[in-house]
Amino acid sequence: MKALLTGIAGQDGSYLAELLLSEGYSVSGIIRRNSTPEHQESRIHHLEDQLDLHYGDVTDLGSLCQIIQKTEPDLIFNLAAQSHVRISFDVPSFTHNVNAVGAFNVFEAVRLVCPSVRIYQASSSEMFGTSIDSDGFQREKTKMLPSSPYGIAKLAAYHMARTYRDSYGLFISNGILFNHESPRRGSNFVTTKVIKGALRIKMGVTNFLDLGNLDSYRDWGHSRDYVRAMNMILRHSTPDDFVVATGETHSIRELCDLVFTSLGLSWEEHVRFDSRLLRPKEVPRLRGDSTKIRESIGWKPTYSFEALINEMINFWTEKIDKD
Ligand code: NAP
Ligand code: G4F
Repeated sequence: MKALLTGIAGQDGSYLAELLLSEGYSVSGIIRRNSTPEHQESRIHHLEDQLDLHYGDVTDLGSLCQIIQKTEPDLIFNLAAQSHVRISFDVPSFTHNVNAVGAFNVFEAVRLVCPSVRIYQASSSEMFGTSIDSDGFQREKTKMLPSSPYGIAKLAAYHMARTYRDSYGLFISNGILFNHESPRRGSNFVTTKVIKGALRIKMGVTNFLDLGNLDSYRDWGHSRDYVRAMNMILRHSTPDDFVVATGETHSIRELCDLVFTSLGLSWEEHVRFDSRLLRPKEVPRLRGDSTKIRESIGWKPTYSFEALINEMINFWTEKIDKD
């Protein structure tokens, strides 16, 4: 089996590439041109001689058609995105172009070049925005009311995936993934920011960590568990849409408490509120009901919230010691 990953150098792309290689897949990936390639490829450096990498861009339909023709994949995982919600308010058109039009291009390239390929589309719980069912959960049937340019672009791609599935019979599945983190999570997402900030305070480099909204809640899982779900979704007999989540939710305050307490610190003494870090509009509460994927495919998460955060703290402690 051959798999092609857009966004292979990102958090999920790197774990998914490891998983697919371990299962005997040939793995190809699309990377963008970058002026410092050693930084860009840091998450997949250890896999370099096992991967078949191609320069391309999801906003460039021609490059996608060429790469698909060359690599002849059985599966395509479309993970490429401008994935930062707050930054999507700074660059809304760019975000739409990559996250929505980029996905349309992937679907269209498959329709034109190799319509039997199975496609995974990286949809997001951010598509729910402010909408919550009366029991406090979001699930596949929950109304989608996105609150950011990122969420709107992801929702456009989600609907286009469903439309290509229904109109042309393509095998396209949406994974509606809730937040997932790991030691490879970018430093400007809140989990890594809090962990690295607390470690700098512990080392005496600084005394404060500035954060925005402390009152939002997120359903945080581990990227390793979630890329396993992506693979299972594409191996399922029929294309469909699935929520992938832990079902637990924690506030940013609880995250700070767990991280600072683990390091023997009190978060209230060190965390400062900075209104400049607030978003124009916030998604206040995310908590996913993943009953559908658990019952129909047999996926479930293996990491608890505490185990995830501990693994990230240990990773950054060792890295800072080494550096
Ligand atoms: P990530 O670490 O930001 O990785 C995104 C990857 O996409 C990066 O390798 C990036 O390359 C690449 N990319 C960006 N623009 C591109 C373009 N125009 N053409 C080709 N590649 C491009 O994100 P992630 O956490 O792995 O997430 C993977 C996917 O799942 C994303 O689509 C994200 O929106 C979605 N998602 C993530 C979560 C989560 O909590 N992590 C939850 C739901 C959905 P550069 O490194 O060159 O920028
Ligand atoms: O870590 P975050 O930036 O993740 P966010 O916005 O929930 O988005 C992530 O999850 C989505 C799935 O729901 C993905 F689709 C998306 O690609 C991305 O992976 O922020 C989490 C929460 C927010 O409520 C934010 O307002 O943390 C709050 N927060 C408070 N202070 C902060 C900060 N977030 C960041 N990034 N930086 C802060 O200083």
